[in-house]
Amino acid sequence: MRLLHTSDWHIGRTFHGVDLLADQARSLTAVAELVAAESVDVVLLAGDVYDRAIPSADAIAVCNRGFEAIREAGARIVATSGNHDSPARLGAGAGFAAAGGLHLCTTVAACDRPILLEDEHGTVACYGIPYLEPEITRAELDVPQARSHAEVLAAAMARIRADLVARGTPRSVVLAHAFVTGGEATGSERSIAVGGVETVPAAAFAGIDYVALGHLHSPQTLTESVRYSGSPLPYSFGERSHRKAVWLVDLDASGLREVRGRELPVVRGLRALSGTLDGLLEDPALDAAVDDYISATLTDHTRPVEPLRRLRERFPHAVHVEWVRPEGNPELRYRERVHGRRDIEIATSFVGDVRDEPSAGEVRLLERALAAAVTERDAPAAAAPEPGELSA
Ligand SMILES: [Mn+2]
Repeated sequence: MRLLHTSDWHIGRTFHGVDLLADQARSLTAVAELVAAESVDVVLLAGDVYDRAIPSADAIAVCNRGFEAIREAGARIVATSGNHDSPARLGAGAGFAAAGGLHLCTTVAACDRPILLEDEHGTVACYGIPYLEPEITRAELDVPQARSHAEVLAAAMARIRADLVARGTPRSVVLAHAFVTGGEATGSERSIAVGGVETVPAAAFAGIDYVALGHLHSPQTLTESVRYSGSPLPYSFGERSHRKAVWLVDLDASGLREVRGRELPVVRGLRALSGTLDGLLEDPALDAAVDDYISATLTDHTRPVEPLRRLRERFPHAVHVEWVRPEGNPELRYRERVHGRRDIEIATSFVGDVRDEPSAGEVRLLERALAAAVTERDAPAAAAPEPGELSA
């Protein structure tokens, strides 16, 4: 039996305000093509299907087209809810969907009821554990004292082991959405820390043939059989050096036989650029970057006007720009910078810092405004009420 492990689709996520649905649709098409090319039997989707509890109609359409493409490519799907999903909404219609090969595991009470997958060697029991928020799930899991992710996940795994023993099924797969000790976050995951305890030991899954993890966004191997697939697309500039991937997992009669990584196509590259605005707009070496998402750090002496609009004339997918004054000293605290300086010096340097050097006319205007403020401060407060009048 061949499984494909993916997670953290985050359908509907935006990237610095830019809609990613078209990119996400392309990455799901790539997953479906891989399913067909590799004759995958079952796709495991370990949570964070959507980016939010109430996804947009367009996000739902993209996700359903992805599910359908995978189904048409020949695989069933086992999906769980992650910390971004609404279990109830994602799981709506799960009974009917299961009849068509889409198994939506979103209820805690059913975490020990496996989807039974058959191959020539017999049955594989596949358990989908939805994301377990300790506060919300400890009563249902009958561990009212539990405060940590490790405790509620251990309770779910105890139920799964009891079911495996009762069933006498030798081969098993578990999907879970958790932060397992030793995993590395990329920065685009939402924290699930409760009271500082969010990690779960990999040993919690001992004895399971393959554990498909979700939550962390880069592919990683914790043990041969406990892995994160990561997200199919990068969701932060910190992930620009990552190559997104899925795991192809082969099970034989005795359990796990082989796991192979398969890279997913780069739908649109990510690039962090640094330089003056004119430099970035003219540098011929950046021709290769014009289709990428761009985060630019501008080093111009004065703050450029409308830098993002101008960058987009060459880089239509520029999404983030910041200006770092090259000679600025970020170590210097503001109080020290203004100490001993006249009001007009502080005001003109402030305008220079946030925009550009003020013109002579603007300096005169600032001088008049400061002079007027001083006059107002020193004049008798004719219009202000006397202290005694306030109670009237
Ligand atoms: Mn996620």
